[in-house]
Amino acid sequence: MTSPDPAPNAAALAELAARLPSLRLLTEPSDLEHYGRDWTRRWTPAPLAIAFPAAVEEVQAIIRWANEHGIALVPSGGRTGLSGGAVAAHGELVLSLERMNRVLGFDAIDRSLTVQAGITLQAAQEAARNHGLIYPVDFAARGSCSIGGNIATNAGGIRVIRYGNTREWIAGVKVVAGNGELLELNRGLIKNSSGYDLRHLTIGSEGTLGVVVEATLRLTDPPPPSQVMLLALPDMAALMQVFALFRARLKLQAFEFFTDVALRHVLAHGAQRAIDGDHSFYVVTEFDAADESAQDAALAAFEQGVNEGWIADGAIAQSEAQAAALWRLREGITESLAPHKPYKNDISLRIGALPAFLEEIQALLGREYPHFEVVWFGHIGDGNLHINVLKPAELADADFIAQCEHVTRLLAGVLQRHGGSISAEHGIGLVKKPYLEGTRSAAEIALMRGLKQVFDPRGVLNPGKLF
Ligand code: 2HG
Ligand code: ZN
Repeated sequence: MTSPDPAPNAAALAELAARLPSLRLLTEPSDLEHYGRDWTRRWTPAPLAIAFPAAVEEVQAIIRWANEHGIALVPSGGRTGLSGGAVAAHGELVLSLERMNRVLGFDAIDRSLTVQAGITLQAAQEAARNHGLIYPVDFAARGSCSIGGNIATNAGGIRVIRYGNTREWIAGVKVVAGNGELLELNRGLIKNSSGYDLRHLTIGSEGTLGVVVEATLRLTDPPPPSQVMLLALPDMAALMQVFALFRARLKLQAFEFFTDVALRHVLAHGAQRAIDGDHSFYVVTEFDAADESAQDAALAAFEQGVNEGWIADGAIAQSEAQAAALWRLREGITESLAPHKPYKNDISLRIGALPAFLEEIQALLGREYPHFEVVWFGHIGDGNLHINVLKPAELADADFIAQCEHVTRLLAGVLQRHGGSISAEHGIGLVKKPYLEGTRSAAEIALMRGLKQVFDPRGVLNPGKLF
């Protein structure tokens, strides 16, 4: 795609600047580094430049320019991704949506919010709240990630158990396809049985089919008042039992787990301990607790868990500050692990398939990673586990990654047998590319490639990602 010889690309860039005189372009080395990478740190950023379009027409013009000059583009939001989907390491032009970050409209009757793609998740959530409604997709990177990036990866997060993934909340999306054409997909309709739903094709396509420029988000009523509880559990089997118990008895808004290893890191990073003693597993759960009967139901579920031997201890937040402190134990994990250059797995299974899978995988990881620290956490109620493997300080990056990739191949095989996915919510990007065949059939991948060809005939959009 992009010529390895920088000279013609520099000339092409000058031509772009002349064609779009108001387009903001950055080429300083520090900017190239900053915008050329995401939260993965495996690749050395090396983009040609960063373009900051301010309008849809500029995005279209950049894509047409890329087609003319054969220049690869990397669509870019908050770059909080963990799969390398927004990495630009081969002279690509980074197309940052950062300046396109406005709320375009609110519709009280449709209960929808139309935003530009570069708006942060948090700003979209706040805009919804200002109208007495919520946009319920949520996760720790809310302050930096963008709605466009959320759509590109069909982001999940900590409320999926209640509200589903990003896909459920996108009533319409405007996308610029690989030939520069603007597509207005679904236009906010609830019912639209008029052929292929191209909106859903672009959601989760990781910037390979089109650049998301605008989205119409569905909003909903705020949930009733809730309570947040921290539970300490003896083992993984208890985790599944407590999940079944709590889901049957309470209206869950979230049910997240982590291990003692995760707790150690997050405490070392400044979070506050809420339960004394050593326990193997922890759960942060939030559930509707509007009245006394709902609160009594929660206590009854807790007591049953204790009596069954599934719950060793617990703490319930008595204030918003305490609820935030309990949530920090879960939400602070990724940041607390970052200094250890973790190798990340983001896998999913049907919940019913989890117990058998977990037994097999615990044995496999124990055998294959005898000397590495392995941190388990995630969205157990969605069948989504994050398994982070921490790099020992003395081991070279490349050796560490090679060892982890060997284990990921084994893991992908086990996942395939149990019908799971190698990427639950982070996308395939660059990191999980070698394992796509374990999760998607050859026929599916052939169709995906065909679609890529149709949407982006010259292959300018995020080439090398996903496939
Ligand atoms: C989370 O659930 C994110 O906190 C990040 O998906 C997971 O760091 C990870 O592996
Ligand atoms: Zn997650």
